[in-house]
Amino acid sequence: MLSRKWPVILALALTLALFASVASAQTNSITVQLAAQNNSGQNGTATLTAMGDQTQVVINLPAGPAGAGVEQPVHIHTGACPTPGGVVFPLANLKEGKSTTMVNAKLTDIADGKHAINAHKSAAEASVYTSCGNVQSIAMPAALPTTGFDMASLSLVALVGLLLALGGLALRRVRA
Ligand SMILES: [Cu+2]
Repeated sequence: MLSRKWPVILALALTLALFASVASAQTNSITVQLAAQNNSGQNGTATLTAMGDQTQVVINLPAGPAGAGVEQPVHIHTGACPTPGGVVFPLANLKEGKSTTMVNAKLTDIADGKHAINAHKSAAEASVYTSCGNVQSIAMPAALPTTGFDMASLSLVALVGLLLALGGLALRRVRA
């Protein structure tokens, strides 16, 4: 009776393992939508990719309103658009709307719902904002523990529970 159930148990275990690997891999990279400010026309994206303890930030915008030859300061700020707070991480100046920077912070520390990415018209006119986007939070749902007890562990617990239940069922049938 139990031998017939082993393929089912194996299939369940494989499904759970697959689910766990997908769940743990889903937040390696996020895309932040950047919206133009002050009629700059600079609508685009910032792509943030986790690189261990660092995060790569790639910004892709059209050239700024001061002209393609004018570099634009761009930063990760605290707060939210359209008027973010202080600068937390300066990024490489935009050149024709493009910038790539390795930031010394984990993606989870930047994508916590408390940061925004903001571009400025030029060094001389830094007070004019040209593009802004709020970095979305990638925090795990509060119901799920985030440290020391990942999805793989949860799957294992579920599998052990299933085996115990099936074992109990088989035992009862043998005794009946
Ligand atoms: Cu800024």
